[in-house]
Amino acid sequence: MESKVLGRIGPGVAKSGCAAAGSCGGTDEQLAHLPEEIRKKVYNHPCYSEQAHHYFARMHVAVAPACNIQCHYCNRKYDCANESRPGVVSELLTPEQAVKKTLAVAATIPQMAVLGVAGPGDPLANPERTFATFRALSERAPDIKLCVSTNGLALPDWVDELAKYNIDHVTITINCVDPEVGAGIYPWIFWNNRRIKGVKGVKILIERQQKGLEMLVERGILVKVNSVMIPGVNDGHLREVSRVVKQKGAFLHNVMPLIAKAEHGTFYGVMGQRGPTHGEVQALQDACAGNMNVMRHCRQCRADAVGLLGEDRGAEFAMDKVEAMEIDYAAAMKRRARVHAAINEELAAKRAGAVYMSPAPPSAAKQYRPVLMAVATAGGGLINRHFGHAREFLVYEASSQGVRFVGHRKADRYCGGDDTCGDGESTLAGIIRALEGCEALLCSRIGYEPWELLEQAGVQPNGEHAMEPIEEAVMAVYREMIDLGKLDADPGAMQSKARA
Ligand code: CLF
Ligand code: SF4
Repeated sequence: MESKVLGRIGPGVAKSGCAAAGSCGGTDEQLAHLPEEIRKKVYNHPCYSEQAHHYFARMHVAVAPACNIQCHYCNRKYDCANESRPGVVSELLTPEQAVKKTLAVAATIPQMAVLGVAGPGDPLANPERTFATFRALSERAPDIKLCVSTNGLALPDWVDELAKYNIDHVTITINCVDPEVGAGIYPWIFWNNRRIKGVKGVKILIERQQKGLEMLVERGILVKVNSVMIPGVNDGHLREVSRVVKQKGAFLHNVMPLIAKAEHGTFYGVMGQRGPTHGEVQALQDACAGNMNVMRHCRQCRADAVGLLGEDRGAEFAMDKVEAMEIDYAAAMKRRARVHAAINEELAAKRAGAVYMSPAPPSAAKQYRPVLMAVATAGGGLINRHFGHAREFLVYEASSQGVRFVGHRKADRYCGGDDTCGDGESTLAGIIRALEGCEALLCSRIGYEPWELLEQAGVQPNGEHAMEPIEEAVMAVYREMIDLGKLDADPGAMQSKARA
């Protein structure tokens, strides 16, 4: 299994992932133009490289409970195993426990390349705990990349310490560069032992974020900027954020949709602030992409997430289970090196055969309208997930220009187990809503019932490309649609007719 690495990683292996802290996430094409020294830093980081996220995993350790600001979208909450969003964790760890857990995961899931501290509060508002974890891991597991995500308020004080542990990747959540906009997002900050409210506090936060960004760039540390898109609050402002952070040297911009529900207990949730639609997020990402590399594959992970992005294997590594594991990390490092080398070999072969790049467009002579397709995958860049087992679908756009990844859609699993498989049209109705705008669904297998209902809803299921590389399969289906004359009709009209 170590040569053709990659389907699911390991045997069946848990705020934020950067909320405190989401095309690039560097696409393969974009990465190809980077200097060798930068490519080395991002090739196996699942957040900084879109390509890597199909192959390499990350994990977070929840060692940082406190925060020094308040965001209207945050409520740090514990013991919610079913919720996947920033700020949520099942158990808070001491640095010693975090180190044990990291070694256990890295030994069990050799594709785990990055350890991030991302919450549930702000890592740099908990510097002792955060740096004790980094210090121990830089000594005991030098093959793991270290990553941190912060709101930026304390950042300038800790840049040199971050550089000391060879931390090459820092995420700063920057939702505004204008304090008037920020006053609608941050009610207060805690600064120099005082709570400072409103515009005055936001002004300090913005100054510190920008200073921290500049200091990191000066030291050659890659900076990703995460921004939460809040309709009516900062959505019209984020292009300016993108322009400013790019000018200062940020590597990547991750525009993430606001998650706000009343049951989360956040200010926005309770006040009924809506999150953006898929279309609004994609339009803003496309607009920001004119300024800089944009990440589109962020999964807004929990602060204790484990596994490939979009996958949550945290339950397999609860502390009671970790304490019972015997880990020989020296042996694990050898195995990890072999697995990483095999992945790199496979990726290099794909690049050499140019199959990983966008497949040739169907026709240079005629331009056809773009089509969105949903894909069920378990990793490895392949169509290798059964429809009924998918908890998310990747969305690709095929057009006369080629194939590009545009995002993902979360959904409930259609097949919940032996006796709940096909449990109902309500699950399927939810999946169909999640797939809005998609005209095809590629998966390794799909049952007759969901097939029929998806087809009736205007989403054509397709199981003919099982185990094929995603981009090639998407382009093949696009060509079939052209050959069948399906792209001559208006898709909106077809889907509304199908849904009626
Ligand atoms: Fe974690 Fe963040 Fe590092 Fe990634 S997450 S600390 S950069 S290792 Fe990644 Fe998760 Fe999105 Fe963050 S998918 S929330 S961008
Ligand atoms: Fe929550 Fe603090 Fe992160 Fe804002 S910065 S999302 S308040 S933990």
